[in-house]
Amino acid sequence: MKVKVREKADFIPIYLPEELKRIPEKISDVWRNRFMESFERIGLNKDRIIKIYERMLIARYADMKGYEMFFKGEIPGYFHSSVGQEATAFGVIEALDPEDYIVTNYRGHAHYIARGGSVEKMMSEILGKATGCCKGKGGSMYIIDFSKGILYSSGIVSAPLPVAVGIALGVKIKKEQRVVVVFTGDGATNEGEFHECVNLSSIWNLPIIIVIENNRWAITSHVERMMSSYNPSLRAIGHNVPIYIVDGMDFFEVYKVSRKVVEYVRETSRPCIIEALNQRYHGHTRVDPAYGIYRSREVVEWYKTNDPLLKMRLFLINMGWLDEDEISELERRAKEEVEKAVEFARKAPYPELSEVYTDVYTDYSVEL
Ligand SMILES: Cc1ncc(C[n+]2csc(CCOP(=O)(O)OP(=O)(O)O)c2C)c(N)n1
Repeated sequence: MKVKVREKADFIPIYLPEELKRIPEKISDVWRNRFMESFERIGLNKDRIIKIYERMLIARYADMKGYEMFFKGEIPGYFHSSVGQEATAFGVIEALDPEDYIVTNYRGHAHYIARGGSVEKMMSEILGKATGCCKGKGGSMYIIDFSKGILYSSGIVSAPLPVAVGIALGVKIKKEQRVVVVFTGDGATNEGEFHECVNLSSIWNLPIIIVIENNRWAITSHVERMMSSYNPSLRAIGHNVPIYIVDGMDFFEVYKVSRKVVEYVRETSRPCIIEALNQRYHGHTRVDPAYGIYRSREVVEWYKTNDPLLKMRLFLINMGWLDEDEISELERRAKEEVEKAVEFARKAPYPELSEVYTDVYTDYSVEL
């Protein structure tokens, strides 16, 4: 059955990809200096921004490569692409301290790369190899790495929320200064757990940030067909939790808001919600194509005109920090790093059968 869904024009629908690729004139020195000053005020500088772009490229290529391998049948289990959603991952995670905790979900590849995760460990995990960040026992939906403060993920929609609330409660009981961030989807807010978690976070004053990645789709169901508000975060008003709705396709927007939110949550030990409006370019997983059944090709092409990497690329060129050739070199290097990681993962061994129960059950002898 074909379902016709109306896409809300919350971004200006300029369908001119070629036009967007055109390099506008570079900005003047006066404006460049003003930009620099404002970036420095929010803790960014030229080197850091270029580094972020390099990592965003790796996140994009690693995910595209994984998606391709998934369709060729090389990946056991599932693969949920985060292509299109990188600015949200990078904007939020850049605002955190290394000691802060992250709880991710089955669409967590970009979260891991944004946190400085190893591409080799990620590709190994996706292929179920012993060199993976979960020793090959999790797969693509479980890109967890304690060394990066990524403590949990789940293939169960909304399940990361109560775990994150538990972690935040632990942080509070231990009087730590950490902030806990949990990434969830728009569809996940339809689970009762969402309200329970927002309510408990509020009445217990927990240092938690719930990031709702509103990519409009829960598999094939559009947000408008599932809830009466287009912005699922508004459901938290009744729980007395502050809400920020941001353009999740723009790294700088997400980062600026996240910085404020992280500061607020750390200082007050109160929860906060960030709803990032972003787009999933690919299908949910293998069951659905990117377009053609529940959304049109035009809509998906329109999403791409707002591409977070394209915007970052134009920004770097406009600032006069990199030229087209230097950008192409960064792209080449990112692709090479991904290809090498995939080769590494392909050659790596599977976990030993004797490992089947290790890291599965808690060792209660740990100090509580
Ligand atoms: C409890 C539960 N119900 C249903 C599913 C099947 N399922 C997997 S992903 C998904 C959609 C979730 O959409 P959303 O929260 O918007 O996140 P997105 O996939 O868009 O990132 C559903 C229904 C599941 N995994 N777990």
